[in-house]
Amino acid sequence: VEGEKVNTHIVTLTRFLTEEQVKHKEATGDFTLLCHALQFSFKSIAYYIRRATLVNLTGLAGSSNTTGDEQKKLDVISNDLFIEAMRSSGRCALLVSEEEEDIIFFRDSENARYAVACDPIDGSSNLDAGVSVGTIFGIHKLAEGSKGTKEDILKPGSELLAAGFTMYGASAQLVITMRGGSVNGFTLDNGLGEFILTHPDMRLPAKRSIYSVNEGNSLYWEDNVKNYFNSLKEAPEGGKPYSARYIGSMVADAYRTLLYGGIFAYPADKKSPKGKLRILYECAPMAMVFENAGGQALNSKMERMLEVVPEHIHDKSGIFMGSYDEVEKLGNQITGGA
Ligand code: AHM
Ligand code: MG
Repeated sequence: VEGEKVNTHIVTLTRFLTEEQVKHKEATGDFTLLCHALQFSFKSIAYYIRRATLVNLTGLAGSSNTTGDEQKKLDVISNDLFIEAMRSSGRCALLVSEEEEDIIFFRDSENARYAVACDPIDGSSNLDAGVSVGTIFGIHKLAEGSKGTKEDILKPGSELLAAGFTMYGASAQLVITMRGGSVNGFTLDNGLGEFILTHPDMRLPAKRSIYSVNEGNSLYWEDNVKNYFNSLKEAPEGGKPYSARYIGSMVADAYRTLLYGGIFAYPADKKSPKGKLRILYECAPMAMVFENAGGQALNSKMERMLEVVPEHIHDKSGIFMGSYDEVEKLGNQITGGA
């Protein structure tokens, strides 16, 4: 482009995945292929969301999902796109989706070694208003010799091989992390049709005075949770109280928290004693991202979120996640230590 400085040193997600694969001598390339299928589903979901109002895709599809929420057309489309991407990759043995009551087994994918959990469109109550939504995913490896059973996915987040999310905002932002690795953020360049590495090695600030929670639920909160959030609104000597930021789209609230720091919470409460957010495809993948970025994630019992083992695929949990020091402070306050 004339007069414009063009950056030719671009790391695309494709290149990044290839370079990661080379680092692992034992790698067969299967995981990379699975990631390419994921990448394609994110691109197509991003594309349909962008066109949604244009082609009148918004509105109800006339069916409801397993947890009783109203399902929008885009939920259905995104779910179908995701399932088809996983099936056609040939690398996914089974899939848990928020929109599907049961596990989907891809028995034709004979040599598939991965189990995937996903929420194809999280935060869908925001869709019609054009507010950011996202796709959350977690990838487990099948047990040695397994052809794919529910035990291959009913595992704690600490065993996840990789996890992340894509936020469909002003641009699509993909955040991915592998076990024991760092967190990397990519931005979809619509012109190139490629995710570009824009946020290498993301680290959350250790603290920040921002809290993100649906305060409308405070009537149902346990007293210690109420006290904690109330304490954030008191200004320390010479300081300022915390700011509140709540989008109501976990991916968007999580993405902001990753960049700016602070704490995001959806506590279990008297109305929803098990919490609202689902362990396999909401809490655990996010907890992995937050821990690998230097933060923390706990459930409502102040246990490490990544160690929670779900009994059923759609099990829920309370969650508190964010900057290391903020979660530390919360833990101390809730357990009465400080
Ligand atoms: P969904 O998967 O049905 O979209 O629900 C999950 C969403 C999260 O994105 C968000 O954090 C939360 O629900 C918001 O819930 P609420 O409207 O109760 O504050
Ligand atoms: Mg959802």
